[in-house]
Amino acid sequence: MLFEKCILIAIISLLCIVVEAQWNTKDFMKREHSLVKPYYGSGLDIPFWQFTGNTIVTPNYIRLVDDTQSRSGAIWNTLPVSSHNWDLQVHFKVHGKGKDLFGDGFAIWYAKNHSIAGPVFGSVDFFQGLAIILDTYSNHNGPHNHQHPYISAMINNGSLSYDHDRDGTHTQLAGCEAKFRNLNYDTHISIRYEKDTLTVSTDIENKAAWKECFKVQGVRLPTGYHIGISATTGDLSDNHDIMSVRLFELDLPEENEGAEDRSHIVPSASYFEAPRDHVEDPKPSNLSGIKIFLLMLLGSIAIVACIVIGIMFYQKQQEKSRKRFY
Ligand SMILES: *[C@@H]1O[C@H](CO)[C@@H](O)[C@H](O)[C@H]1NC(C)=O
Ligand SMILES: *[C@@H]1O[C@H](CO)[C@@H](O)[C@H](O)[C@H]1NC(C)=O
Ligand SMILES: [Ca+2]
Repeated sequence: MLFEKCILIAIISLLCIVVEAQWNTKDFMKREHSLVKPYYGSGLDIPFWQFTGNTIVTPNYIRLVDDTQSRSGAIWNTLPVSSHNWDLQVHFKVHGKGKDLFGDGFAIWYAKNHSIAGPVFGSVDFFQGLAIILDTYSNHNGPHNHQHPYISAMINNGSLSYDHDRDGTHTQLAGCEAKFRNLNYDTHISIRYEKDTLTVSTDIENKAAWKECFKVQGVRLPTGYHIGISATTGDLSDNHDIMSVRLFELDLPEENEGAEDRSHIVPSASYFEAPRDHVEDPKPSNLSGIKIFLLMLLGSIAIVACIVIGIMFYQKQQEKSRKRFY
């Protein structure tokens, strides 16, 4: 039937757009700061990565903690990052038996010290650097101003403590709700630090496109810190799995000439963004203008045709039913 064909065309046009809206992989991936399958090359060590606590490595994922109470685990990149600007992309999966009760979540770090266990999602408190916290359990007893799971950012120069009782809300730069748990498709997060702007985006809706969670300007981070990911379970539990970690260097060679030496600055954030609605902001795709135009044209034609045929179909039906009545 024509009507169904129309819908098919519209769906195919949409699929074309979705498939083309992939990540920008032109940026340079730093192999020594990344962790991708197969995790073990040859030998028993993974170069530049350290595993602590209850972390286990399987051929397909790295499980920081399993769905058991009172676990703690972490992975740390032992080589300090020298790039000023970077994009850290993590493919993760948080899942477990719990329907309503589960926890606690995990944290992605860019920190001075590495491989030290502690109370902040398996890593040390009073840290120096950046923490992106993917908190699945709400410890907050009072009325909530957001739902969990919740993603937030914290910058610390070693003087601040992460307060679990308030889910870190009084030290966070920004945050957003993100339903990333128990999904049967891939879930990703991107932490982009470029020109003192921190942008956190997620790909958790099976769209293969980034959606902005928050963006904060005026964030100053030194070079030479370490990437890490840690997780804990307490009374509540979940499996916290990492499939891959990819660090893309965003530095342009010409910009690095005479750039500020960032190796000794203290982490700081000058600007706290006002709360606002988080609207869909898909990552720019690699589609050329003409291709977008053609796809949109095709899509519009399909939609218009569908509407016209739908109306004709509806009118025919109306006529039929009228005939039946009179
Ligand atoms: C970081 O490491 C240094 C040297 O090992 C140590 O003195 C310091 O206490 C550590 N800081 C934290 C927050 O653990
Ligand atoms: C560290 O951060 C605290 C709180 O944001 C601030 O009061 C303090 O001045 C900072 N210290 C340094 C050395 O930047
Ligand atoms: Ca919490």
